[in-house]
Amino acid sequence: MGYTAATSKARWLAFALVPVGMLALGGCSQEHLDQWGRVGYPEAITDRAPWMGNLWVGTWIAAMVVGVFVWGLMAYVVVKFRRRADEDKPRQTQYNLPLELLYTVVPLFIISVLFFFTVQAQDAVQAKVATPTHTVNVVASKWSWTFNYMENANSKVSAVVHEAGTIETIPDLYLVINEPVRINLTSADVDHSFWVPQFYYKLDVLPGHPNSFDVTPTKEGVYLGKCAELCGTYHSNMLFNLHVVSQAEFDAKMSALKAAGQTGEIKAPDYTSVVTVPTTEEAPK
Ligand SMILES: [Cu+2]
Repeated sequence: MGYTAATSKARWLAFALVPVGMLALGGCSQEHLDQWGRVGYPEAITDRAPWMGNLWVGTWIAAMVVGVFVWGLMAYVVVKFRRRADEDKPRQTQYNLPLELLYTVVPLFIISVLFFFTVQAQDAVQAKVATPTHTVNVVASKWSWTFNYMENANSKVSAVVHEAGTIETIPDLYLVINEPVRINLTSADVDHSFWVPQFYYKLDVLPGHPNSFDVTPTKEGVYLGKCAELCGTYHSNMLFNLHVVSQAEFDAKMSALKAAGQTGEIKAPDYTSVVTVPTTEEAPK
């Protein structure tokens, strides 16, 4: 079958309709449109997350500006300098010093701008508050989480209470809306990673190397938390439910843990005093 102008037009039309079709198949609910606006990210639920969200969307905008410019240049040269019937090959140009300087300087400029905004967002996300209202000491272990709520100063609870999950029972983590909390992370065995996708943030949980971060949840709801570091056979079971709740609901949950006898802190082993690095002489042959 011959290739006619009509089939060419039909192909271009089909090509142009692909994104429209994808949008239609995806459904155009408000939720979907919002997610497109966040370039795939879920809804942000903390005071820190917008820093990461803006960096993510801003990086995509910068990439698209560069992309559209480069695609435009490519299309221009493909059309303008295409081989014509009367010439063997187009004029070849090489070693153009100004041009080579330009395409060294421009990427350096782009990377410098991205670097500046990355450091700015990182500093804001990792900033510590002077006095967090709550402290939760989290212990990760193969393959679940233990949450210790350091609520001694909370007059409604006046105790440290804990909840420990198992592979079969996913534990709950309760945080109070609009109150800064410090999350201290320790591991009882191997490397894990604490992740709530709606935080736009995750942090490694390492044996012998305590990590911590501060955050203020800003939206009530129940969200799925995960371990984001492949930590063994049942890594995929290492989930928790994050509940962002009112102060009253939080106090009720803490009191329930206390009434159930789940008081005191469950700690990970102190690996800093256990782990020793073998010297060359001691290392097995
Ligand atoms: Cu894990």
